[in-house]
Amino acid sequence: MPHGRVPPPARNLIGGEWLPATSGAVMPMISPIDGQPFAMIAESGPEDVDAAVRAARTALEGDWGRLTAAERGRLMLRLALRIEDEAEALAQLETRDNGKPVAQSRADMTAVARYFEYYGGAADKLHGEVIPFLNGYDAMSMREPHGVTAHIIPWNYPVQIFGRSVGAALAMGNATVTKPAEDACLTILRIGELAAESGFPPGAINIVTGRGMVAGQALSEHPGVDFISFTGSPEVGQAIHIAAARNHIPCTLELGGKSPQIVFDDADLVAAAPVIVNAIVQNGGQTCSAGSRVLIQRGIWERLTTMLAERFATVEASPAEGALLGPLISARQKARVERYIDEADAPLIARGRIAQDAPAAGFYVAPALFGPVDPTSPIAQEEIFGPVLAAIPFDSEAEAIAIANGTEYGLVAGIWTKDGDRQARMARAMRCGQVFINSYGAGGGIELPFGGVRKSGHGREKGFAALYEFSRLKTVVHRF
Ligand code: TAP
Repeated sequence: MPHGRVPPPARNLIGGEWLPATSGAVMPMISPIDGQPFAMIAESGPEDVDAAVRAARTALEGDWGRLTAAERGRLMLRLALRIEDEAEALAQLETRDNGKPVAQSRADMTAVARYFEYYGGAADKLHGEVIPFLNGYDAMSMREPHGVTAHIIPWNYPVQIFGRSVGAALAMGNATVTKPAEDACLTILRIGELAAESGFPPGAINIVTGRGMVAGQALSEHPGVDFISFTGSPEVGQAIHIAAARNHIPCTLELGGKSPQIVFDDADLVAAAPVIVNAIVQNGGQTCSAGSRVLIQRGIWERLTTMLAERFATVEASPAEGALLGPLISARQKARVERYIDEADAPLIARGRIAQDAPAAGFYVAPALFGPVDPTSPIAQEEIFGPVLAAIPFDSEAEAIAIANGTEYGLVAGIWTKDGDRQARMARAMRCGQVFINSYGAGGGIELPFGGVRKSGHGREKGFAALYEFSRLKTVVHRF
């Protein structure tokens, strides 16, 4: 049985203290592995959110705000090392909380440590400029933090998204308030403890748990918040956008996708097939950048679908440590994915299995490959957020582009071809934020700007680009 240390029971991290919800309300955490409750979290209300926002403001005006950029960076590097030291226990806790196989939780811990290392190292590297101007004047631009930043985090990659979002915000000197998802938040709370042990001043990192409709909404609407970073569904993202507009503050929205992998008939299919299967099965397909559509040029349809089917048929949804596919996050998500599978209006090419030792009350779903799928059908258009792959045939490059760009989303695309000119044309033609050529999602992409267009959201997280999002320019003109 996974062990991982559970953080202080049913407490929020506010101003350096572990406090219960003001109302005293708590809610259970259900493990996706066996469907059983195993911990309690604070069910916070607007008053708790308000306390966290005030604590962040106090930190900005106090010890946290007084640190130099290099000092902030050093604290972040220390936190990265603490996460690395505790990576195994954190991974076990993540698996119990989120359900993902331990091997994938371990990769998440490596990534979150790397985010704090990357942004810790970057904290003192982004600065303003002196701008040629009128005689007798010095004009310069300087980078400032927004102030108090709100981070609303989903359950699919809790710590990775915490690292990329809170890490970049802290590097630029913001004080942060995080509202993790109610379905997976314990590992973020534990990292909050590690941050305190690493020497972060109280109030730089605040974490408030509870329901999205209550605590999340209160945070997004709070007039003391200066910037919102949101990752989650398009519907809630739209509400966040409206809340930000009401308070006249900027936000970044990362809202998922229906990302295509496009395979031309000259592609290396042996290299492509396992990557295509991993890209939809890993993390249960509950990944914003999941490759949930595979567009296959007609000449290789039989060959590639046969290769994919062989792989799909061997995938088992299982609680095993090294499993490719674990349980989904919740009973609700399992029901949603099963509905898409049951109602799919396309032939089923292959179905994986649920392992015999998977607890019956766990949230396991066998992966499914459908094809040929009509590009306008729901399983080719809607984000399922589960291990369901829609295979779509095409004839010409122009048709592939039209199908690939023919959803409301635009996050990531994968192009598989050996033709260099076609690679360049396709990369330009994709209406999305990130394109992989002859690979997909390599290495987690911590250093690579990431974000979408249209229903996939806007703004860029990850890489150096996030530092621009989490800071603003001020122009200073000095007459002498
Ligand atoms: P959301 O409801 O969008 O949840 C994302 C985050 O927003 C969670 O922390 C949630 O808190 C919070 N939240 C919910 N309602 C809110 C509100 N009115 N104001 C402020 N914050 C609010 O996503 P979900 O219900 O967990 O998943 C639904 C679908 O969204 C999935 O099936 C998938 O298609 C998509 N999704 C996309 C992503 C990415 S990475 N783009 C991630 C997760 C889900 P609670 O968890 O406490 O409600």
